[in-house]
This record gives sequence, C-alpha cells and structure tokens, in this order.
Amino acid sequence: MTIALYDLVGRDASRPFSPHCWKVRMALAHKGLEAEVLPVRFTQVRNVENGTDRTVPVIRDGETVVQDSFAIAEYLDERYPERPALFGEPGGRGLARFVESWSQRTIHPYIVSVAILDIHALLDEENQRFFRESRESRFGRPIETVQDGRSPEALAAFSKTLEPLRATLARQPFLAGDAPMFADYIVFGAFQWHRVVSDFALLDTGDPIHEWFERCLDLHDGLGRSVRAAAG
Ligand SMILES: N[C@@H](CCC(=O)N[C@@H](CS)C(=O)NCC(=O)O)C(=O)O
Repeated sequence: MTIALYDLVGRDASRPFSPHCWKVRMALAHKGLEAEVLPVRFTQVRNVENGTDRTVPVIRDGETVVQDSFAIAEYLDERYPERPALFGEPGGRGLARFVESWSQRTIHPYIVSVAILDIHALLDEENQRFFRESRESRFGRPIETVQDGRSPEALAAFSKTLEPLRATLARQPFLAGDAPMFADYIVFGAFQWHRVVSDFALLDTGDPIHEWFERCLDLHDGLGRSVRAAAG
C-alpha cells in the first residue's frame, strides 16, 4: 500500500526542502515503501490530517497517522520488520537519538544563520509573512540579522564542530558503518535542506563529509539528487 507523506514546499511544489521530511523520504525509500508525496506550505502545516498543531513530516499509512520524523522511522521499523531496518537493535534507536540531538543543535542552527533569507525567498507572499512573523517571534529579531553566519571565521568555526562527523566518515562510508541507516538520513536531511535552499557552500570537495553526502545523494536511485541543488 502507498504511504502518504505530507512534505513542506515553497512556491515551487517540486522542491521539498524540510530536513525532517527528507529524513522520512529517505527512510521510506530505504524500506522499499512507495510514497505519495503531498506538498504543503507553511500556512497549511498546522491543519494537516485534521490537526490543529501539526508539524511536518506527517504520514498516513491506511488508517494510521504518524507525526514526527523519528516517530515515523520507529513506526516503519515496527510495522514493516521484514524490510531493511532503519535502526538495528539493540541500541540503534538510542544512538540515533544522539545523532538527532547533535544534528539539531550543531548543524541546524548554523544553516539557519547562513540560509534563513534563502528559505524566505522560496516562499510565496502569504507564506513569507507567516515565516517572517513566526521566526522573528522565535528569535526576537529581524530575520535579516539572524542570517549572520557567512563570514569565513563563522564557517571555519562551524567546520570545526563537524570534526567528530568528519573523523567517523574518514573511517567508514556511512555513519551506521558499511551501509546507511536512519542516523545517516538524520544528518543527510540537514545538509539536503541546505543544498535545496541555498547556494552558500558549506563543505569543501574532498572533505569526507562532502564525499559521504554525495554517496547519500546517490542512494535509492538518486532520490536526493532528484531535486536540483540551489547552487545549480
Ligand atoms: N521534531 C520534528 C520537527 C518537525 C518540524 O519542525 N517541522 C517543521 C518543518 S522543517 C514544521 O513543520 N514547521 C512548521 C512551522 O514552522 O510552522 C520532526 O522531526 O518531525
């Protein structure tokens, strides 16, 4: 059966960019499950599947509705245990939680600081208003001043925080070892978000993280590459 996935887009419905939705796109492909992607804009997210306070991703599998990327990955492993595992037990889920916390506290804030205006630029007028108001209330300042991370010094400091990721990927092709698992898709989601929204270069060619990201873009018949990079 096809699983419906609500996926965040801007003006162009063919360019999904949410990091959390990308984790789920990759997870569904990993399990060999067919997805019907239903594009939604920021202003529609709260009410997806008759909700009042939703975030995306949300999936519907038959009668079952699941929200939150990690919860969706857990659901997919529990519901489809005969298909390739996203976590690998014992311990896989707990370790993937660490990767999620690390990615959201290290990579996501930096991407916001270099690309929040790029995200704004992808939206239609109504969604630009929504995005500006919600983000300015969250950060307590104009989004023009939130985007303050593009200096060479800030980029170098960010690159240094990636050292544990870099050292791991210099030893093994994927975070999960010889083959990818959900932990890889968590970090992939962050870099794919940036790739789709912004032409600001985060990684140098030759960096083991860049090479790993290219490998991830090739996975599942080039699913990640099916959306063109903002850098062209
Ligand atoms: N922990 C959640 C985070 C989901 C989330 O923050 N989604 C964003 C899109 S990337 C969202 O729905 N935002 C709606 C809004 O900002 O109003 C997950 O992993 O699914």
